[in-house]
Amino acid sequence: MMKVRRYLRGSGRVLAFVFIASVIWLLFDMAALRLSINDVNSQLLKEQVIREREIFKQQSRVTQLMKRGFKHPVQRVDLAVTHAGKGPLSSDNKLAQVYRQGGKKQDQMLGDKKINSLHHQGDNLLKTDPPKYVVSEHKEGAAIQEVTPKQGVPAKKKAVNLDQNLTKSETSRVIDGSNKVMLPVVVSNITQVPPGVQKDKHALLPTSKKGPIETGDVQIALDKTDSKRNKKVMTGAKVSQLDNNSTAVRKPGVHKVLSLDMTQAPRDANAVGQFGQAALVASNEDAEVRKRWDEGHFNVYLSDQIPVDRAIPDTRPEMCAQNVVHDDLPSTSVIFCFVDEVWSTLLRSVHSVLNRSPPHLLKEIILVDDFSTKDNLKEQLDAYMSQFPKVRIIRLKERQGLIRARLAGAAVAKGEVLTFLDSHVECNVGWLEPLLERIYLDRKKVPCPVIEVVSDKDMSYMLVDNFQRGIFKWPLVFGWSALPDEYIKKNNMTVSDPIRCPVMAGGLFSIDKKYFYELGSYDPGLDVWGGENMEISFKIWMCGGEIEIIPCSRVGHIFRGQNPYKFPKDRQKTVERNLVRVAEVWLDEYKDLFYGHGYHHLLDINIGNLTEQIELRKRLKCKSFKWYLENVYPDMDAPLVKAEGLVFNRGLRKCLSLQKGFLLFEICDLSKQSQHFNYTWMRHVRQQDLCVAPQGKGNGFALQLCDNTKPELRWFHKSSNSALAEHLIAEFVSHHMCLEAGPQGDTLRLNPCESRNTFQKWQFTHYHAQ
Ligand code: UD2
Ligand code: MN
Repeated sequence: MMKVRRYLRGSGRVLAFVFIASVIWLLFDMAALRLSINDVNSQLLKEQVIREREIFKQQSRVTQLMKRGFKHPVQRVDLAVTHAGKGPLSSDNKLAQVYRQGGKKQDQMLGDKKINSLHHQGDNLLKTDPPKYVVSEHKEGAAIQEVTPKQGVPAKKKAVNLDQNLTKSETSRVIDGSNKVMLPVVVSNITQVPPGVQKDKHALLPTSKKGPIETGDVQIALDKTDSKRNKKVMTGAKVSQLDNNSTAVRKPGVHKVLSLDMTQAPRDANAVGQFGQAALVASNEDAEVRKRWDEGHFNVYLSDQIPVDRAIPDTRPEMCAQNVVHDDLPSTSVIFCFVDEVWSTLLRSVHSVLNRSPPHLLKEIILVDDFSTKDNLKEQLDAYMSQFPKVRIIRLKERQGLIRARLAGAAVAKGEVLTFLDSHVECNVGWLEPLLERIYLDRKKVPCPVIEVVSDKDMSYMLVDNFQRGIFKWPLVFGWSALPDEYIKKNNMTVSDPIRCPVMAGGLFSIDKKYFYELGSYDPGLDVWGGENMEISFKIWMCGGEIEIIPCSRVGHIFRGQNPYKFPKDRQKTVERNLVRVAEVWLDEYKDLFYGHGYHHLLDINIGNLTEQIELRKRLKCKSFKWYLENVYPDMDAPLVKAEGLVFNRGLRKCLSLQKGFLLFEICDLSKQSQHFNYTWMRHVRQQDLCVAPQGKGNGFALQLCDNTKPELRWFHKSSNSALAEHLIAEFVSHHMCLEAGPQGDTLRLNPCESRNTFQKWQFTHYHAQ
């Protein structure tokens, strides 16, 4: 018995010893882990004291409210309202007034928006006469949201967001002035400013500070691109969760993304627009708001009262703050080009970069002044920026336009990566590293942040819907479009996965500097503004690169209804010319679709010399536009002809045939090539090189060699739902003349159009576009 007791006592001691030893070992292990984490971080952050903040984020698990078309809803992040000025103001309708007035009348503004929303690059391009356009559908409304008050922030009020409920027209039509024939023009749903909706979602404001970066669920960004990638179209690279979190942190060479934000504890928590809140202007200041609106085409008066280093809510999807990135990311030069930018927004742009970028990754900020005329952008700006050693200012001696201004900035940049930003943005927490990480993984990736919306009226910071990508519609109109649900499911995408993007918006992206030059940078022949985003997008994809939107990187941008600066030449002509350069160099046979969507008049304008650009494309062995459409943007509808097949005459019940240079009628027979014609985007009725042409004199017709620049070869057909839809109407003749078959089938001539005359009605076998 004693033996047993002694034995138990003895082994109890051993057990206690083993237990204590393992506790000590565990403690050491945890301490070591903690140290190694701190090591990584302190190493990286020695340039400054980190103030890490943890913001309760509202997640962007957004249901897609607007499933149709290219809607890109914005949501107000936080609807608290602060006052600018001292006038009596608190009610919602005062805010409504701000929205309404904002320097112009509401109707006028909505009108502007309508126009603007139709075209990003080419907005206003269709505004001329002819062609004219009419927006066929337009809704507007107001949405109201309640916000729960939070500690430490001004009391919340209801905010009315009048502008965010604009939905855009589904289709618009052009009426050709001369012939009054309706031509469809694709302008559908394309938006520059993502049209928005109010959601019952609020991003909460920061309530507490947190210490150094914590371990927790750590994710590592893995590029899941594999051998299948080339077959898989538009697949977002995936971010996967590691099984063992601590291993991920310990893994040498990576660290959790730095959520640096010097504005975490703002100087004045109650300042106007602080935390990205909507700000109000007192009613007695409306006149001032209006007066100053045109300085920037947004609420300049209000912007000037908001701190240049205001805090904004961290709108990243939750998992973003847990991602890890490599320690040795490349450094970047941030390039802001500006012409007559508003002082406060320019400063806010610069401060947002300085305050929210890891200093060791920010090589410099280059401000390229594109020959501004405002006084305060000269010595005053020099003096202000002299306090920031990283900021350099370059002054162009004459107005170059944003494309050549960016090139001037790039030419002097010292960073390994170029990051271009518009000069009225606010970079959000953690915006930079996720961009640089993508380039680190593959230097041919061109990452873009999610572009969020800083309201042009109340300057509030609004987040946009998830899973949006940049696309274009004919005639090269930029727009946003949501990834289809099936695609998201099929690829198991989460809200933080990179989104492969057929076209970038243009203003905000990072690119490896060497790669930028390998690609031939921008076409320097592009003038002032517009089209360069199409050019660089096609170039990147077709010459071996990729464009991605990175949901963990977010930057707010003020979308303006109009350009606030002057164009040296006509704005519309400038953009049109740029687009034609892009179409001629990159679109191959698909350029017909560009011209065919309302731009026939651009076929013979002077666009300057393209030899270098064409040579460059050859030298880089870039792929075809067909490849781009099939592999990058397969959901784009791009039929090379509008209609094809047999050309059946309803009255005669026979088909047109071309034999030995003569046109005649035959019994329809699909197997006969002589009966196959195309109705092209150039509006030609065409078989190989020969076009059926109305003859200048008399009422005959002729076969002529096709020539895109000759309007006299064009026919309107199916261009409207009018009674003449099935007719072939000679385009160049001033009064309506239609192609008519003789009742015996032996003649073909032009006669005045008669809606009921079946001998004037023609039907192609297949119609690909209306
Ligand atoms: C969008 C892009 C913009 C550009 C443009 C098409 C975004 C957020 N913005 O229009 O970057 O791609 O489409 O070309 O994607 N600027 C000059 N010189 C000029 C004209 C403009 O320096 O002659 C500056 C201007 O001050 C601004 C930037 O270029 O910082 C872009 O101009 P914008 O803001 O008027 O263009 P935006 O946002 O309407
Ligand atoms: Mn802009």
